[in-house]
Amino acid sequence: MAADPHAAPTTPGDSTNHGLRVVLVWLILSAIATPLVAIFVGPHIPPGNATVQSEGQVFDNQVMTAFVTPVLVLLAVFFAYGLWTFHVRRNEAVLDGPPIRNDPRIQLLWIVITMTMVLFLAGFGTYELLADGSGGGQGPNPIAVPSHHGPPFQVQVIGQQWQFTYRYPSLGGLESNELYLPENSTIELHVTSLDAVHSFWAYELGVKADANPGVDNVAYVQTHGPTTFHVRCAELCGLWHPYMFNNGRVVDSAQFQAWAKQQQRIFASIKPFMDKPESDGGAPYSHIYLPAPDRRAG
Ligand SMILES: [Cu+2]
Repeated sequence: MAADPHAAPTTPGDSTNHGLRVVLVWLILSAIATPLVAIFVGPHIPPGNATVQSEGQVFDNQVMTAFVTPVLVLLAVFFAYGLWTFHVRRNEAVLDGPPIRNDPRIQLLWIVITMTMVLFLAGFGTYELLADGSGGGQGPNPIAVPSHHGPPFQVQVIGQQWQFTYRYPSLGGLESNELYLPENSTIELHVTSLDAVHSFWAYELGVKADANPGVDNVAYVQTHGPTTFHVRCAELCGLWHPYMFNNGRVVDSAQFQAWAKQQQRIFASIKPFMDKPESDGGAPYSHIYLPAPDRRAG
């Protein structure tokens, strides 16, 4: 009689259904672990709840972590069960089971399960990417525009070796090295670079967008209440790349106006210089911002 290729590698006469045991333990542990992970671990996964986009990312991380929990539990149960049941005792011969080859049931199960999981994640990820822009850079013509009331507040983010400058078209082209944003607003970030490829990463805001020279990379973020956040360059851009960071703040409307006034006073001394053509002693970089972000207003 031909040996059953699915027989467990145990002594002859052992009728224990190891597969069924593993599946039962797996189902029970998964049913316990998955909701625990979703409820207690998921909400604490970065980047936090500072914006609509970061909240969306926390939710995505929550779903994906819950989704992989049964997979992880299966590996752990399989491994633990194998170690516990099939370990070789002292003075015992090492018995190995027959190899499993060309089993159509296993092949089909493997293909169906993995394909379903991957397709689900692809669909879920695509849907989530289109929801509110998801905080990623979408190039000059974004397709995932968040729903908002009225025109968004525009800020141009200009990367250069090795700092970020923030330009506010609605404040007379005010430039600052501090990123201040008004609370409860839809912000339209236009990310670009003057030299190398940088990446604007405002971690707590859930925003990350490449800063490429000559490219207007648009990213959206919808702020909630006042908070502070960090900005880092997330693309190796030269010698001082690790020092290319600063802090930003989301503030209430009154604080934002006060900050804008103060910055405009500082900016006033530089502005005439920036408005001048380069041939006339103007700042050379003022001519290569691409394109003027206020063109998209409205
Ligand atoms: Cu950089």
